[in-house]
Amino acid sequence: MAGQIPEMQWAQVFEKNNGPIEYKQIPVPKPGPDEVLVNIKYTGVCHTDLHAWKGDWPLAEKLPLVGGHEGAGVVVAVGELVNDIKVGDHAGIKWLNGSCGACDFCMASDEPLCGQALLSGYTVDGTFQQYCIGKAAHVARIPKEVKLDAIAPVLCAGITVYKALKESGARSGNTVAITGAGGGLGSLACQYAKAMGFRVLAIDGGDEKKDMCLNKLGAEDFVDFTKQDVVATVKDLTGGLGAHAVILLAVSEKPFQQATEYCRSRGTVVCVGLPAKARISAEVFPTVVRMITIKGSYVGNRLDTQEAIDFFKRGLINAPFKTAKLSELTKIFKLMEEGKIVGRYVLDCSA
Ligand code: 8ID
Ligand code: ZN
Ligand code: ZN
Repeated sequence: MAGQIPEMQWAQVFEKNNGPIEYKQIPVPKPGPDEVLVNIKYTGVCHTDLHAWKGDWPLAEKLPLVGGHEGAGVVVAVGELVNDIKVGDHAGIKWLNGSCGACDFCMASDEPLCGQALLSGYTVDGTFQQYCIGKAAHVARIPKEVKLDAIAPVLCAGITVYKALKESGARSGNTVAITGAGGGLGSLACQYAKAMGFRVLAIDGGDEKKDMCLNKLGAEDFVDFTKQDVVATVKDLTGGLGAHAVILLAVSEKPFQQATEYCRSRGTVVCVGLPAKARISAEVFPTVVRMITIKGSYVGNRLDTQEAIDFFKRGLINAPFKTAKLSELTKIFKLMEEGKIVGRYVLDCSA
């Protein structure tokens, strides 16, 4: 099998933030003793990849960089210490590429909080290439019956929203407002929320996103933030009380200033979207006397990963996605910047 691995491969590389993204041939990396090499068949494009290219977060990244962290493919080589995943297995490269395994957080399976975590497409090269390295302990195990194009978005968007929905503490029958419901994370959040037994109230803008949320993703209501008063409408739709949980996925600041106003008393606002330089704010008095919880949620651990994949394998998650070629990344970034992507784009990495 090793003989079939080429020396060179196609990749999308940028040298500096906001600089040109070059589609070019680079060497295929070699896995270290505790790593695997995955031949990426499909990779999702997450808004995080756009943040990485812009460099708009207060977190240092590797440069030059191959972005991408929703890569689904086939294991083609394993390091000498790897014995629980083998050549030919299907695997996913996700945002959390590796972690130290020894800090307090790693010991408690809270590895996203590890201070030495390796981040795919950010601090190590990611999935916008045909062959990508992942630490064997962290690559997602993908069952063979699952389609690699459709599972790709689950590897970041799916895991992240599934974790956020768990963090919200909502119970079956509760109303969950999903702000940014028409985007990549949002479309999967609607599906996971429905599968988890919640009533989905989707918030985003435009008729195409409205149609997808109501007719394809199982949302019961849609509030258009470009046309409607979000706070008043959510309250109207929830008997005046607000949503039991609000999952904030939008890449803009306003929802982070507004969400407590349409969250029910004793409800939880879960912050997931990461708009650059944005602040969360809420009036103290109502937050206190209505006992609102405001919290952050960041990707998921290895068990969250396998649970999110299991929902998918059972046929419960069917979010629409569009496919383009790896060579078309720049075009997809432009559409994403303009807010024009309905759901997720998945790139076909065959040259
Ligand atoms: O672990 C994490 N916390 C995590 C994991 C993965 C991604 C966080 N993220 C972050 C990304 O970095 C990004 O900041 O989540 C955010 C959303 O990522 P995405 O879903 O990949 O982005 P998108 O596909 O562009 O969707 C964003 C949606 O937000 C809507 C847009 O219309 C779009 O559909 N939106 C915006 I911008 N402003 C809105 C508003 N005021 C809004 N929806 C409702 N109200
Ligand atoms: Zn992501
Ligand atoms: Zn650690």
